[in-house]
Amino acid sequence: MTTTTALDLDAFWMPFTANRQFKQAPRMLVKAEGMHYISDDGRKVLDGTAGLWCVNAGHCRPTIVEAVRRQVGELDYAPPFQMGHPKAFELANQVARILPASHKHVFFVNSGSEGVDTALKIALAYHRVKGEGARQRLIGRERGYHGVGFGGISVGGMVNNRKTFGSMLVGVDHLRHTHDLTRNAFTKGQPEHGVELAEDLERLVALHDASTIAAVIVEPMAGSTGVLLPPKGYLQRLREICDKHGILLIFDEVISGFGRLGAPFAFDKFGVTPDMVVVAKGLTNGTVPMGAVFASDKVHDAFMTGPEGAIELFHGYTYSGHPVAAAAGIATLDLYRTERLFERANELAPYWEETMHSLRGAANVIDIRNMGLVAGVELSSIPGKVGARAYDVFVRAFKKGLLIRTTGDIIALSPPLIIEKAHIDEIANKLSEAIKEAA
Ligand code: PXG
Ligand code: PLP
Repeated sequence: MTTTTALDLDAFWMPFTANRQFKQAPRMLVKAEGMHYISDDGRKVLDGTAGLWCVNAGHCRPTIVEAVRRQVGELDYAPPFQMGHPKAFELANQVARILPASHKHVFFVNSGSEGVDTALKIALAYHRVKGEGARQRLIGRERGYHGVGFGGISVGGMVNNRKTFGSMLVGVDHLRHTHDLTRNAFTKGQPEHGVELAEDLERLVALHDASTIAAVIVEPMAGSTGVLLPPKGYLQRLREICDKHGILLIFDEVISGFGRLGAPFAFDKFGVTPDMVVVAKGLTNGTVPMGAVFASDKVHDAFMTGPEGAIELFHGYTYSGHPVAAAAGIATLDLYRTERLFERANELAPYWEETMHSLRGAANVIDIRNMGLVAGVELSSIPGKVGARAYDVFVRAFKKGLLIRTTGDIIALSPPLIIEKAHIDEIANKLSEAIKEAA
């Protein structure tokens, strides 16, 4: 077992963490297998969050481990600019097999944040190559999370991620969010109410004029801000309004992609096809950092018009299509396919739904919502101390051997898709105890 008690914790400035609080009472994970982590004090912790929404096939799967091991010993790195290596092409082809035929162009990045930046830049460049360079506005949504790059925080809608970082991108506007507990509390699946909020886009078009708007980016299901599902008809309406005005629609599927909702992607589940899709996390099962942007023929082909020797898009990363990440991605997609994990998520969804909604009535629970293998449990906040109650539940659950994720006073659950019914029961039991004790 790795010893962590003697470790100096000062040098590592931890991301999105209360560093001083954490370092007083650290929670350390040292091993993982399947549905579980092992903590440094040797306890088995059930992973209710697939790491951070990324380990969809479960931990340390031997075929992925072996593919990574083999690749790093064979071709550790290859430059991606004006050079290629087979694994990146192979992964793009594998991904294309689960994409609509019209959307099979894959641009590789290393994270969701880079994927968002990439999609926004492609959108701007697309309109410019089409002779509509005045389309420079980007539209996001309140309570959206699109990573932490300047592009992502600009279109994003979480105030803490924005307020300290200056003016960010100019020319950005936001749709209202769709979260409405007065009308939709305890909904199973998509909320009934809120389709009219898509008309916000018409309002922004009326304000700015369509000729200035490049793209709209939304998470089809908002994950980070607490599992917010789209109201029935909402995404369809956004698509219609975008089509009407020549605006590109980008879905950020960093969380909703790769089976989370019981379909390969949220766009499959909701039957609405965007012009570009951003993915990351589940693409490599979290093993090696990697993300991607999927682009439609319409978007991609617009760039393939100039002289053949001209670079079509001045954009890319040192590690775009990294061989080790690509190998991990190929092995991951292989597992998703051979173990039918997206179908499995769909098959388990009714049991998951029923079990999660059994928490209704527990102290301070003001909403439960779910789809596929994701659920949000919203707690009322302690006045003046937003987030304190859920954090208390999080710490108590971890002590009981369950890893959950919290945002504000919302608990988000998103287990690996290999979960068994007994694990689902265990999540509900431990969570309900932790909620009871925290209350
Ligand atoms: N878009 C979405 C929809 C995401 O969920 C990103 C972009 C950024 O990806 P990277 O790989 O740059 O982190 C994400 C990431 C949480 C949490 O607590 C969620 C994410 C990241 C950190 C915390 O829910 N999602
Ligand atoms: N900064 C410097 C000085 C660089 O040379 C590079 C890449 O060559 C970057 C940043 C960008 O790094 P990456 O391609 O890993 O995003």
